[in-house]
Amino acid sequence: MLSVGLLCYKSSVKPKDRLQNHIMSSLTSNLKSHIQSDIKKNLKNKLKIVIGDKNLSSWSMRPWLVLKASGLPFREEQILLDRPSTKARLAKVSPSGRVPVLYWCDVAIWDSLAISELIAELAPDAELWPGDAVDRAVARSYVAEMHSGFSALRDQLSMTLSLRMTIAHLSTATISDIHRILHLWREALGKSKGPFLFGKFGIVDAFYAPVVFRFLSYGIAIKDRKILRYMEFVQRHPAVVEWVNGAQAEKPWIERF
Ligand SMILES: N[C@@H](CCC(=O)N[C@@H](CS)C(=O)NCC(=O)O)C(=O)O
Repeated sequence: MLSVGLLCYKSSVKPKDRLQNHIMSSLTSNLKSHIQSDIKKNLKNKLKIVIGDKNLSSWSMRPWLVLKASGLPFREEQILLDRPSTKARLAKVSPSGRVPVLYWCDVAIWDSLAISELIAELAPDAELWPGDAVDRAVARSYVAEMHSGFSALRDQLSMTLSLRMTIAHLSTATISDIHRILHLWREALGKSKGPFLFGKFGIVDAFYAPVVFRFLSYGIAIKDRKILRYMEFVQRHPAVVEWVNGAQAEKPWIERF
């Protein structure tokens, strides 16, 4: 069910919204679902995500996967990175000069985590966070650690989705990041029993999905069968498949080198 309070993007509930909420609460469930499906249709005009290259932009991939998994209709616009026009184009649409940016009507939300949180609020039925409060706090810790950490892994194994190679040398810091991620995955899968980190595909999986492709791209040898199975599930998730297809349709990334 869509949150009717989020019909309007302003933070304070305006009188019109209060009236809408009152009307909605007094409707029969049939009529409510009719109105909600109408709201959903209109969302396509209200929700737009601006992303970078699907091959390269791991920060864009994360909230894009969350949006897809939410089932909310949205539009997307792409600004290719590392081109002569990139900085100027980014400056026009993004308050931080970076992608991703989500537009909710004409309000920009310019960070992958802030975008994911909004999507979770707009689509509570998609259960993008675990239902249990303690699990949800742990899931948020996973996401926060990815959002602010793993810089060695990000630098040395930068995401290039279509790349397949074997890396000759991994720095000690990168090895330590890899071990930490494998430990986190093992812990979560041990508790949830899979198929995803907290059971159902959610924001945590979207945030770690680029890592799956970094491991594949650079031939990082994973032996743990449960982790290999998890990586398979991530690759087979329909949202991930759609993103990868988009990446493959992009101009060959190799041209950039
Ligand atoms: N903390 C931001 C990071 C966003 C970010 O660094 N995006 C990169 C692309 S993956 C970017 O826009 N770089 C600007 C450029 O390449 O010119 C987020 O979570 O969304």
